Amino acid sequence: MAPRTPFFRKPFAALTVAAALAAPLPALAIGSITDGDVTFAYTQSFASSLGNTVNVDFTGAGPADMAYESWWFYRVSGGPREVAFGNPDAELYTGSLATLDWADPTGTGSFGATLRLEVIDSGVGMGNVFQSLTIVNTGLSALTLDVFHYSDFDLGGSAGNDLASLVANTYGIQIDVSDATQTAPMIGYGADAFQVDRYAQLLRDLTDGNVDDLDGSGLPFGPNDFTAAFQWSSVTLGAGESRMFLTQFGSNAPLLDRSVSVIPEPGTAILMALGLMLLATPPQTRSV
Ligand SMILES: [Ca+2]
Ligand SMILES: [Ca+2]
Ligand SMILES: [Ca+2]
Ligand SMILES: [Ca+2]
Repeated sequence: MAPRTPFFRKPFAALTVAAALAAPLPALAIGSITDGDVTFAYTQSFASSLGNTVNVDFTGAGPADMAYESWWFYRVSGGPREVAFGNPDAELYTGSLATLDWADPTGTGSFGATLRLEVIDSGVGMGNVFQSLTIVNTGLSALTLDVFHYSDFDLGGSAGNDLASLVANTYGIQIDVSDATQTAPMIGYGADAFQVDRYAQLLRDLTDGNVDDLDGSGLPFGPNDFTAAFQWSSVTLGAGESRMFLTQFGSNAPLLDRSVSVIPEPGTAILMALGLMLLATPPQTRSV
């Protein structure tokens, strides 16, 4: 393994808020983040729906783009179905870091969400991506919800021929994916359920009109067109409380220690989310 390119911790939250104040981004911005040779990009509108969720590219860490789609879903307790996060209210892509913010995904004032991403060039032909979704209960009462992270990997430049297996990991659910010499581990930190299947089944479950819980099935998998999802089940947040849901991918790289990521701890993320929510809230009065 080649030594990882050093990086420097950045005052990310302050930079992000300052930049958002200076230059609000249009809706549907999409964008990419890069570290060294490695890029993680959103390549399609965030208006995810109807069984075709958000397209991504994860390139520079192997011979081909190894990810087709990767996105987050939630289901509020008692709700009729899983729901994909839609267009963010704010998006910022700065170097190797991105922040996407939703002030009020349900339109009911129950919670806000911030998705933070970091891409890391971890060696020649190797790369890693951290994603953390922070949910903040902005309502006046306790909130219980389920969170899902869905990903469609296509290793070796092909949708088919991918293999996957479950790997013991103290910190969460780890799934190792491969196609010939190409490898890609993924982990859902603290996730309590997973499912692996062909996309037509798993993505349908997350985008159809009923309640689905991941059932731990599908491993070992393949050779076939791999998709996987992690679930954090029945998470209850008191009024004002938050929780961070973290995942990591490697592309031809082992998983990195979680502490390597500069993605802020939840306390910082909350301040960040609240700051962007204030930005996203129209002023109640207008000076003349
Ligand atoms: Ca892709
Ligand atoms: Ca393949
Ligand atoms: Ca469903
Ligand atoms: Ca696939």
